[in-house]
Amino acid sequence: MTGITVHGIPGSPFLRAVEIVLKEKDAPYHLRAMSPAEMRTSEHLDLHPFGRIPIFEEGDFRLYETQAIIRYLDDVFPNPGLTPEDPRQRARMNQVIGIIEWYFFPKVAAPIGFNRIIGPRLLGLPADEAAIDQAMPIARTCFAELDRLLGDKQYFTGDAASLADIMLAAQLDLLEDCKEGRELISRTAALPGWLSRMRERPSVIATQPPAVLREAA
Ligand SMILES: N[C@@H](CCC(=O)N[C@@H](CS)C(=O)NCC(=O)O)C(=O)O
Repeated sequence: MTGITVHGIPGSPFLRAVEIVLKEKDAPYHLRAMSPAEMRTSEHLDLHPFGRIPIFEEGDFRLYETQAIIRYLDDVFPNPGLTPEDPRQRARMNQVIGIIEWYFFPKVAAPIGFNRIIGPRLLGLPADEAAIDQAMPIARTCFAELDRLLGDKQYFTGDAASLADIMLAAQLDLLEDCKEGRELISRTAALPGWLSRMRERPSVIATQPPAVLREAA
């Protein structure tokens, strides 16, 4: 299969999850890097009426929603498989993805990541400290629960990484680059070791966020 284009702003964790899956599968693709100024232009809204990224195109097949994109990629590029066969492991993967979608991203990663990383480093905006403070209680719940679900396993569903590990690694790799993210991760028992393992994967190494988003930059 050829002719895959992925649209998005480099550094976006959802875009990165798609890119990590493509790299895991060794599938060629073209990244159409968007700038923040392109968000919600009429061209963008034609591709994604909700004004978000990433957007996936393969010929005349267009898809948005990261889960839908990475599940499609896992279907059409079966090796390596990133969805467990076992129904309970697959349910665990889906549960973690659900936590990311419903609690972690909108209530934790978006407010903290935007106010500590994207806003100040990419857009020159001051941090909204109240929004960060408000996110901390649910952030603690998310991290405690993700840590509990990981337990003493190597990955969320056992010995092999799944789509859930990839989606979460894309989020945590960036979030750990601010003090709240570091504190939240470091207070868990299993997530620091898991994140180190995920960071060793060639697919994760090959999809680093731009230097401007990194604290040391
Ligand atoms: N449910 C969507 C969420 C996508 C999303 O929120 N992406 C963020 C970037 S990581 C975005 O587009 N933010 C831009 C904005 O909200 O203006 C998906 O899974 O693709």
